[in-house]
Amino acid sequence: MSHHVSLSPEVQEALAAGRPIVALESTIITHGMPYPKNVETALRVEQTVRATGAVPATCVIIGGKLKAGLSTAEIERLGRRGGEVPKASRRDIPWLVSQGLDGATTVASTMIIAHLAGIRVFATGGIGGVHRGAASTMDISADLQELARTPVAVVCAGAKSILDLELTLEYLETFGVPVLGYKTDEFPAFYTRRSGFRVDYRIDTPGAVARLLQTKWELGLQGGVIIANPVPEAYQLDPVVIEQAIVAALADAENAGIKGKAVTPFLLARVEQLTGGQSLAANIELVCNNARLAGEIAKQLVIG
Ligand code: PSU
Ligand code: MN
Repeated sequence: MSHHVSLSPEVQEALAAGRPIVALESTIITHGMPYPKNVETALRVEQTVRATGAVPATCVIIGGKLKAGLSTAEIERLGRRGGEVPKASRRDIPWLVSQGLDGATTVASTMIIAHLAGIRVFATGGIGGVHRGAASTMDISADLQELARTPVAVVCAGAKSILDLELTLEYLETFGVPVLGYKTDEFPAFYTRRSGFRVDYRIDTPGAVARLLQTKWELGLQGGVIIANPVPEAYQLDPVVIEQAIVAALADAENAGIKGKAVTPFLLARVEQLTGGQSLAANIELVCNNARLAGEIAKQLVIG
């Protein structure tokens, strides 16, 4: 393994023993939720993975090391620092590592660390995608290119409709990324179970997901797979309320001249403010729901 990668003893042992492991990202901790809810959630998500019998591996860059597996104290420190820690996607890794700096990993960079470590399943909240207005801004998350090239399965609740979900699905089709609906025919829109857009395939069991992953990788087809797992019914938000908040957040971003990698964190924080605690509660529950499914898939992948 690359000398730039550093695994916690627990993750190292799990890898050696062939036990199931679930990777988790850290931008959701630093940029996705306010302190202290971010730390509470990160720890609860790890607990949820453990309850399935899998080992959680939260990923981050600390002092230029690509880390998989954090202690409670490390998660607490990361959560307290929040947005001070730079958000790190694929293009940021060489800089941060060569300078010995810290970075919070996005979906793209978490997939990179997971792959370097030999972890094949990753749970998060929502993935990045093609932004609304991308036809002129060309703002397309590096998460999508990562899914096209790096063999890690990403369990998510779809994507927030701060993005253009239709174009996001088109892009994924072009780059050959299968989009599976877990017990759904529709691509979920993060806060809501439905988006109006269909997934490629519906799958109803973790075993069937694991067989598809195994098959894709046995065939040497590069890249990842999206397993879209809708937010639990009880925590779903009103689509009209969410759409209003998103439209307002997009206008605020435009007026404030927000650009580049600051766009997504700005929109996430603004939507959160505009919808109050309700959206935070949904966010927390859907991440835990994804962690549970990812644990089940990881177990099947080991057995299968
Ligand atoms: N979408 C969410 N929550 C998040 C993110 C996206 O609903 O926390 C974070 C993830 O880390 C994702 C990143 O990988 O934002 C995408 O950022 P960008 O659009 O700049 O690629
Ligand atoms: Mn972007």
